[in-house]
Amino acid sequence: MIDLYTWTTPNGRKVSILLEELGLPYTAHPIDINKDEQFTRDFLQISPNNKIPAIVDRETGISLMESGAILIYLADKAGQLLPREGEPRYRVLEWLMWQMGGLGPMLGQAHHFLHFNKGAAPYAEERFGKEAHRLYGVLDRRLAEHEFVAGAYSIADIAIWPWVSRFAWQTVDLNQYPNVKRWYEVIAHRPAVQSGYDVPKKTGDIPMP
Ligand SMILES: N[C@@H](CCC(=O)N[C@@H](CS)C(=O)NCC(=O)O)C(=O)O
Repeated sequence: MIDLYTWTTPNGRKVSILLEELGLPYTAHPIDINKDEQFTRDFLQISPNNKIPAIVDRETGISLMESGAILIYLADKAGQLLPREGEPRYRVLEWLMWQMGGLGPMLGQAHHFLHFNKGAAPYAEERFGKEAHRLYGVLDRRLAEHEFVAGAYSIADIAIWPWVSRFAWQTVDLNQYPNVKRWYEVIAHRPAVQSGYDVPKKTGDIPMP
């Protein structure tokens, strides 16, 4: 049994989608980041950086923060969606790191300046808007030659997809990126993605282009 501490955000949804894909039993504990619940003393014990998501695996006693580390841990535990060795494993990790170090942080800033605080900082809007489009271009070129980012469907796709689901906040038109659009729609129709998207609560339907 896994305890998942999460909220209705891209980083949180990565983990609930993976747990649904793997069919691992879990309990979702909502941490409402709009009410600063991530700063409570109890949550700090599990997530020293005060951010969701975090997990506790009651079977092993291991607790983990950082969604990338959590995805690797759970995929290895189940022996699915992350090849065990060789180039296929490193290809998945390569694109997972691309999401963790590039796509997530840049799109997070795009949400901040283009969606929540439009007009407050024109330079930041231009910088993160441009960077969002550059990254969508990278993803589109990759998906022109591969069905999924690292070949077969993997934790790399699961890490990237919830960020792309906020394309409207990023002022990105998915019709400009036809390979991303094709990939996005295929993943959006997976039953595990639809269930995981609604954890810890339903906020609305999955946005479709
Ligand atoms: N690198 C971290 C980022 C986690 C993160 O930024 N979580 C956000 C929600 S998506 C959060 O908890 N924000 C609350 C805050 O910044 O106080 C990960 O991938 O797990």
